[in-house]
Amino acid sequence: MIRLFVGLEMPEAVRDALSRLSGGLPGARWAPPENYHLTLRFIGEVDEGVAQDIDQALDLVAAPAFTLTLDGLGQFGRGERSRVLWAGVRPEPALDHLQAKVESAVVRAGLPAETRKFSPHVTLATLGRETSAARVGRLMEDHGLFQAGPFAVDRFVLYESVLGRQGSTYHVVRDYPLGGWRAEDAAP
Ligand code: 3AM
Repeated sequence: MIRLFVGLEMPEAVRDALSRLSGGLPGARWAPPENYHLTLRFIGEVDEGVAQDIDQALDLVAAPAFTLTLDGLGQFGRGERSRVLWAGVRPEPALDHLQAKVESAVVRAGLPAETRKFSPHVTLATLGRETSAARVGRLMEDHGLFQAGPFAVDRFVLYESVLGRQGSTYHVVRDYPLGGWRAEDAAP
């Protein structure tokens, strides 16, 4: 079995900008910069055969390249046990278009459809119970104008996520180009 998700990588300059936000929040587990990514579709544990079907379906995704800008900070799960601090993304129709194509590809490969709305973000930290909501609020205020990019997105990737005691590590198992000419794009 292999634990997979589909996402976008962050270029080095963006990783550097994001990593400068880390620190100063007791109880927060900050993502290491090499883990920064934008999830397009969480897949979960699948066997090798399904992984191959997913790879083949993703390989057929044809979508244009685009640029993204990270914009602002936010959090999921306010007041709950599992809270996540994230950097947001300036709305970009080409990103939504790509995410919809990835979703259809994954469903075509036999996975159940995702029911949750797509909320593009880059996870910065998971917050422990002991992390003070006031301090999180202050950090978000201090960096309310955070922006990184714009940067070019010319590929998306299939990640393997390996769960470990110190958190997950992610490996790119396949990458898929965006914006290239493909036979199926051609007019009949
Ligand atoms: O992109 P982020 O960091 O928000 O939390 C996991 C991470 O999200 C999420 O998939 C991304 C890559 O691991 N994830 C983990 N388990 C999940 C699940 N069962 C999940 N998303 C949905 N359902």
